[in-house]
Amino acid sequence: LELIRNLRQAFAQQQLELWYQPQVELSSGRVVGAEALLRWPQSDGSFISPSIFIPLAEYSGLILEIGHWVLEQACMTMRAIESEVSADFRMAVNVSVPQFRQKNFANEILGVMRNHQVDPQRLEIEITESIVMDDPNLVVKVLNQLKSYGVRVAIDDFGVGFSSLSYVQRLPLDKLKIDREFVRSAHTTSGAVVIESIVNMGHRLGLQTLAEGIETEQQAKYFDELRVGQAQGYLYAKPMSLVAFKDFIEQRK
Ligand code: G
Ligand code: G
Ligand code: MN
Ligand code: NA
Repeated sequence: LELIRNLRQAFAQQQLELWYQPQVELSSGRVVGAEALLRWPQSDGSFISPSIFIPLAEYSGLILEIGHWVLEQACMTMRAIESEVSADFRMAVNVSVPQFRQKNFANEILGVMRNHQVDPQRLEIEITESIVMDDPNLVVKVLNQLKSYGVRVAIDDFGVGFSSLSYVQRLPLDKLKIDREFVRSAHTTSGAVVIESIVNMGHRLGLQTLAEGIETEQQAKYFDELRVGQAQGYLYAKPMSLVAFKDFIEQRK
């Protein structure tokens, strides 16, 4: 509870930061997007991980304000780099269950994008299984609404949950993000079987695929040969601050 109080204060004092991790096209190495990732810097230079404070933000309701702020920051960044990136470049933003439960979530997203004059085609939202499980009918409705505006939908951490297979065909998805736990097991026989099944399913459902947590050239080669379209991971770049990200984009131009 003390941590929640600290989080609320940090947010109010604008201490939260939005960092960016590039996403590349595996076949060419071209930068085709970035995932926006929250960071909570501490006075000693360390960071509290979002996997700790996001659940607190969700529990306390603060995630609604934080989520709105994230969208705004992501839009401002998109505007700032627009002239430096390719036409198909997208900014990926993670969203939480409580955000989806808001009656007007799709309109909120659209409103933010309109205010910042960012084309909805520039946005991708990353949803997780917890969002789908919460209220599948509502989720389908909201996703269809967002998609009609051109926003793309990626399913994050795919394959980790127990019910992934039951919803993947029901949801209007565009992209499947293969969780880095699977990527890590790619060198084992059973790991490869699971990965290749996921990739095959993605292809046959007409979804884009992205491998998360790519750290080695070998992994990149493996996924490229499987015709996985995109990758994200330390091999290309770690998540970085806005300033560093702008430099990165500038140099890659
Ligand atoms: O960056 P890192 O790997 O530490 O992120 C840990 C988790 O926190 C990831 O699962 C990521 O999806 C989540 N996360 C990061 N930023 C955000 C955000 O802005 N909103 C939500 N809902 N989750 C986020
Ligand atoms: O759950 P989600 O996929 O949104 O989380 C993304 C998180 O994964 C980021 O917080 C980022 O720090 C982390 N990450 C990104 N690339 C790599 C990688 O190559 N290796 C490892 N170990 N973690 C990564
Ligand atoms: Mn994510
Ligand atoms: Na993930």
